[in-house]
Amino acid sequence: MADHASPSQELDALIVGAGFAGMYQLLCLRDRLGLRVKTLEAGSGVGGTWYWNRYPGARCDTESHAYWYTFDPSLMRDWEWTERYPGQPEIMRYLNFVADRFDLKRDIQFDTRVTAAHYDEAANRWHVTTEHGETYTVKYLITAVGCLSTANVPNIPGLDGFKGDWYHTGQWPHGGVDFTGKRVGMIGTGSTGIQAAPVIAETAEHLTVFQRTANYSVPARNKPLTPEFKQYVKDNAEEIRQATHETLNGHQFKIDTKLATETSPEERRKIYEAAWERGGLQFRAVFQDMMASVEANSTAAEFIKGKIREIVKDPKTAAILSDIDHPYAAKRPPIDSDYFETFNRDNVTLVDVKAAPIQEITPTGIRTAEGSYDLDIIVFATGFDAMTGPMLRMDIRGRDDVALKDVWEGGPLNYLGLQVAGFPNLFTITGPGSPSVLCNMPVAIEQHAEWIADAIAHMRANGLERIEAKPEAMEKWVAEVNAVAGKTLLPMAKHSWYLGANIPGKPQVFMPYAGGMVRYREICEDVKARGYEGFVLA
Ligand code: N01
Repeated sequence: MADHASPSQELDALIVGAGFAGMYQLLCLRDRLGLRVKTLEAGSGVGGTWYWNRYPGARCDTESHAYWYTFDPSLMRDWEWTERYPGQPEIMRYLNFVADRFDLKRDIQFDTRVTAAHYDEAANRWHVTTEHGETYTVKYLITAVGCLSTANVPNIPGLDGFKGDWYHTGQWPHGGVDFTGKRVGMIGTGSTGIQAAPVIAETAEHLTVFQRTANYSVPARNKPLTPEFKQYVKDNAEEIRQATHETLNGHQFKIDTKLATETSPEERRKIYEAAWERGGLQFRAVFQDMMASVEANSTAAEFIKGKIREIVKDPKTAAILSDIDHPYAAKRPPIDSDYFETFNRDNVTLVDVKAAPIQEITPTGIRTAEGSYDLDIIVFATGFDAMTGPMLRMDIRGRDDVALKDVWEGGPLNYLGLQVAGFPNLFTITGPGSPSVLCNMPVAIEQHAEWIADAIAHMRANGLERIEAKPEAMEKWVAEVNAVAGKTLLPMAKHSWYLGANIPGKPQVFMPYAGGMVRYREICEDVKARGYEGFVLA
């Protein structure tokens, strides 16, 4: 047990993290339930993932009119997005606008990283410790720590001796990085690398992209929003909100009922061409069977590979970029602004580090099995210890001092993604076992924050002190999470962070719930209607 030295604050609830999730949870618990509640946030401002991910080109992949809070109609009327996909600075302005409007910052303590949370059974309280040694004693603990907030810097020999500068995209310097006149190496071609490369290439003397696994990408077709569209959003905010509650992934677009396998090649081509021109994540929504049938998926995959070969002029580079080993969208599908076009620039080189792996970082650059590359700056667009990482970097201990890291040794176990047996009154927002990263995040976040607030309200109304997932409910739920993933093509991407496969030694388990947001919401509502079935309330 940590030494819980005074001064210690006692509260009804403590929230960890002040991104989209932590901010809304604070509002729910403080303003609707009247709890004594505080949020602790490691960053110096609100924003969570968006606070840290300010790399060049950082932009949301969800269209702006579906990427916001929808709990208050007047909030939707009073905010106006400027682009089809909001950039990181605009999202930060939005989140600060919300925080100020609801006066949230007075109950958020910034620059405060939570290091430990230990449950005291006799008192039925959580003792929470911060890196500065402050302690909090609280009845309810809610983690709103995000899914992609633990940066993964791969353990490549030699990094310590690198004479240039290096950065991880998820811990980007707030003052920005000047690439002018610099030879830049970027490792990683996930959504982040695909967004960053075109922007870095604009100012760097030279950009070398180190690609291990080739990736699909579809044009975002980002653009400023017209006054007419902005008015449309204002006039139809409630309908748009409703649509995001009725679609599988919480987006505003529906998945078409047509089957790729029952559509002629000519018709399919036309549909894919139109989707390519429209741009965005809805490319994957043009056929119902795209994520369920290898045959259907391969029609989309081949179309995109063909586009890559059309766009990229150098045939060798095009071949490396289009040599993709997994079904389309089995990994989180990126969307881009001129990613493949970037490889036609004279100052951009692609290096295939699957064929010739990176061997070491030298004082002057990167050495692969085939050659050395002199660099002034290395950018790690190498992703995150996703979903479980943000939880496990805190020392969380439940009943009998059992550590969460031990319970999750073989992969995350929980019930509905909301609670772990043995960890009473601890709730997790959009962690593993919930749709989270497979859904438009604000939609998943609002559902979780409201469900948690309802559960706490129910307990207060009924004089209950403790809510805890039953072990058997947890086991059943984990089996369900695995079963629904198994009905999709998602587990076929073997290097995916959805599976934890990007972190050496991490158990490989499909972590998010792939049954869709609509189904998940129904299950959670049903559980609530049955008096919180699967939970022990005491
Ligand atoms: O991370 P990733 P990301 N040597 O894990 C490579 C969200 N997001 O930051 O595939 C060489 O997807 C790795 O290669 P491989 C979104 O959910 C959202 O790009 O493991 N390469 C891969 O290419 C996304 O999915 C938005 O072989 C190494 C890359 O690094 C998630 O964040 C924007 C390596 C990592 O890709 C994560 O995306 C951006 C090594 N040792 C991101 N280690 C918006 O919507 C790793 N790689 C705004």
